[in-house]
Amino acid sequence: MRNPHHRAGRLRSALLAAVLLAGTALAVGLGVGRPDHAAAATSLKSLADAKGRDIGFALDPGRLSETAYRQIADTEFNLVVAENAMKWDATEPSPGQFTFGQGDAVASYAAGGGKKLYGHTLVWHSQLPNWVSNLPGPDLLQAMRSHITGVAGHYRGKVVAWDVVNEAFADGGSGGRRDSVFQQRIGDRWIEEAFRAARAADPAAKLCINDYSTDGVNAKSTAIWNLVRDFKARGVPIDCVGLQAHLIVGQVPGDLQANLQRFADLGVDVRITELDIRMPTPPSAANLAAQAADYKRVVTACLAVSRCAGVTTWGITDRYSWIPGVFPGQGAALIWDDNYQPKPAYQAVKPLFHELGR
Ligand code: G2I
Repeated sequence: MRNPHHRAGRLRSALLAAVLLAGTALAVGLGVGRPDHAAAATSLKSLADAKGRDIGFALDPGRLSETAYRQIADTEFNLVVAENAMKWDATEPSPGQFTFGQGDAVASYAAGGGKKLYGHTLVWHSQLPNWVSNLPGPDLLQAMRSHITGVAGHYRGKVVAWDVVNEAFADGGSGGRRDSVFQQRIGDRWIEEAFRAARAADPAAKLCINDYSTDGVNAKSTAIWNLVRDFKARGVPIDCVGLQAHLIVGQVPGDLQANLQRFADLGVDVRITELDIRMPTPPSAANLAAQAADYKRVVTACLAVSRCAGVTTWGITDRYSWIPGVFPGQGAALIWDDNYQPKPAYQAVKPLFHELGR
């Protein structure tokens, strides 16, 4: 015999479907003729603008020809960072030969859309051309200075802030420096040399140190905190600290806000620079819900700290991300899915810019 509750349930479902359908039809109807206006009025960008915070994304300029990518980029973000286009291998592939084609495409996209441009990155051990890696110490210091002068000088006045030095600290609990060519051949002073050169090249740009696995209070983030304190005490130019926040679902450090605040208390700005929150693929509904809660935690932590300039996600869509190549079987880390549909994380983040803030 059939359970009468099933029939009542079916009726309720049918009614719900009818209501949802009507609502969708209304929404589509309202959107016709002014979709950009309707989207822009409630975009992350408009909400973040109103709060004086940055909502950024890492741009691959090669994707701008894709309509959905372009539309989200245009509408949802007020800050742009080059995912790869301003790195050393892209900007100075041979000694003294600067190539700014891709970087300029990012800069002109930002300028054209009235978005801030964030510079990434002047000195990093990765994506470093071989000619640099092969230089002896004194030549390496000279090459580093001249690279900074060339690149930061080229974008002088266009970039709001630079990741001057990226990922200079070691993984694990040592609290020491990464054993990079810069560290090996120039010694500890390479970081301050880089910051001094960057200040000279673009005095108006904020100068940041950026790293990963530094989102909570731990040996690595404390090493950076000590460096910032030392720089401030000695008058070495430094203005900001970037926490990359390449996170794993369910593992947002509980002390993220306290960590942001302890850097802010040193007198520097902070920002979340490369946010993504990965999970096994294909994503489960439970993980997507957990990811939404995690994104909410990260954005809430930033908004609770008045010196947190904003949050940048490391891309737009799960369709394009560095993660599956580096962590096979992982991904789905961004807030639009493979088909450019906003995920639960997008819906979770959006109201925060409305409700919270300074
Ligand atoms: O690894 C994730 C990020 C960690 N923090 C610093 C960021 O700069 C870094 O970004 C990634 C880019 O998202 C990738 O797109 O940096 C990778 C390189 O370490 C980038 O990957 C490279 C590939 O390794 C190259 O094979 C490729 O030619 O992207 C290049 C350009 O598409």
